[in-house]
Amino acid sequence: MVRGASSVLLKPKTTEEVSAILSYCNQHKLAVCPQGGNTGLVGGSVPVFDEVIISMALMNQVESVDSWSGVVVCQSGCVLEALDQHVAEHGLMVPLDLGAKGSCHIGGNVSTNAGGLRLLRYGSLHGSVLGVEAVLASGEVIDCLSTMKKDNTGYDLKHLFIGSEGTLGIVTKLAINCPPRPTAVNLAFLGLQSFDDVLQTFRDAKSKLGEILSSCEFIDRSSLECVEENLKLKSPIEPHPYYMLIETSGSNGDHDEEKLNTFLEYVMTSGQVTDGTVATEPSRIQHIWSLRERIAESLIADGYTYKYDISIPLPHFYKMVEDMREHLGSSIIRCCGYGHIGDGNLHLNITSKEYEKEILSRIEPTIFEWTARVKGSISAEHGLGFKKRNYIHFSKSDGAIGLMKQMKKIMDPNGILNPYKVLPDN
Ligand code: FAD
Ligand code: 2HG
Ligand code: ZN
Repeated sequence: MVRGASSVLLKPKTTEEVSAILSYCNQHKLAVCPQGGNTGLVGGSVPVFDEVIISMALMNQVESVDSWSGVVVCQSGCVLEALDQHVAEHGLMVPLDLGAKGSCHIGGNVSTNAGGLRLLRYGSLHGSVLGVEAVLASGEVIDCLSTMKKDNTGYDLKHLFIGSEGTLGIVTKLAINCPPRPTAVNLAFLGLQSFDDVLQTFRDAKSKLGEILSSCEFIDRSSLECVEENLKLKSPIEPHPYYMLIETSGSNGDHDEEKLNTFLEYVMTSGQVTDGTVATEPSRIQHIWSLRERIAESLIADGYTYKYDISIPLPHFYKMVEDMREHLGSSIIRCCGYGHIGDGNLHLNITSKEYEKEILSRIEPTIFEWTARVKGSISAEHGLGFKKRNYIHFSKSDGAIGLMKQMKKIMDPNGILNPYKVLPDN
């Protein structure tokens, strides 16, 4: 979808090296493109022209883990899965998990404010990240690397770097609050007949599972068919129009199992859920998760994917997929919806054999207008990057966009940091 033409890629190992690179680039007005694991879905980590790529891959050291407070301090190039395994040795977990965990960097996650599969339980990175060290375009190092849970000493500047996609500074180090690693995990895979049943089941999961509910994900029939057909993965239950994954995590297996069974009995007796299975062993849990986590990968085999990552109030959540499907008719292969329903985050994906301008013009801006009408967000968790930046006005006011531009001017006056990303052309 995106391709640059850079001839220089630099791999710093230390904050001082990042500082020296940026200071040089700023003096010579050379544009740079920060790159983490390069798994982003909006073209933010790919140069547009010949920007100098600054890869964070060698900044992968964990500096400390405080097992009393649960705070880990690390460089931003740590791969998410490796960092999670590191803190697991201290009985902790990184409060973020996503399908790209084997490649994405924690610095990339923070720079995109990634949401993922457990935001419902652990909240956004704006809450879990306690401190950030970042280098400004000038090369100046900004040390906001607090490891304290409470620190109200003035403006909380770390938030400027969370979700700004490398346009305000390069994140070099992070302090993250890690919760205890759960010792009991259950995963239910449920089949449902209507979207109203999905909503009711989510509400029941929240009230009946309470504090042990750790994930609530949604898959429609078309998305599941895609992983089955294109990746040959097998569903554990018969075909249904809608599916849900409901995960519980806690510290007492018997207690969690009892609660989950009461919940399942309730939703099955009431007829909201018509089939389901529960996995407790790690290999079955992993198989069921792969049905959800690998949908994005399975779509690629259809040909070209038009990708949308949208926040929508729950009553409108699936209507958007239905409307889009009807609107596009037979010109496409697939229009499917899945995502983090527990967070009101829909991943709407449309595929066709090849990229067709005509199809794109039927999808955009209709899809963004639809989203704005119900007061949703045109980018729930992936960011704006290169691909979505010119649609920002569907989700942000002119005043807010104006202030973003002023902040960019203050922090990067020469505009060298990730140009053509996040901020709109006009
Ligand atoms: P990159 O793609 O390399 O970069 C992303 C942006 O951050 C770019 O703008 C880049 O310039 C900037 N950047 C990277 N590192 C730094 C740094 N150190 N300092 C400053 N700027 C930096 N996203 C979700 O939110 N939730 C999901 O559930 C999810 N699942 C995914 C599943 C799959 C299979 C795939 C392929 C992607 C998924 N994503 C998801 C999208 C993507 O993985 C996330 O956006 C991730 O956080 C990007 O991390 P990265 O290290 O790959 O960053
Ligand atoms: C997911 O939740 C990712 O699987 C990717 O955010 C979503 O590719 C997508 O549409
Ligand atoms: Zn997602």
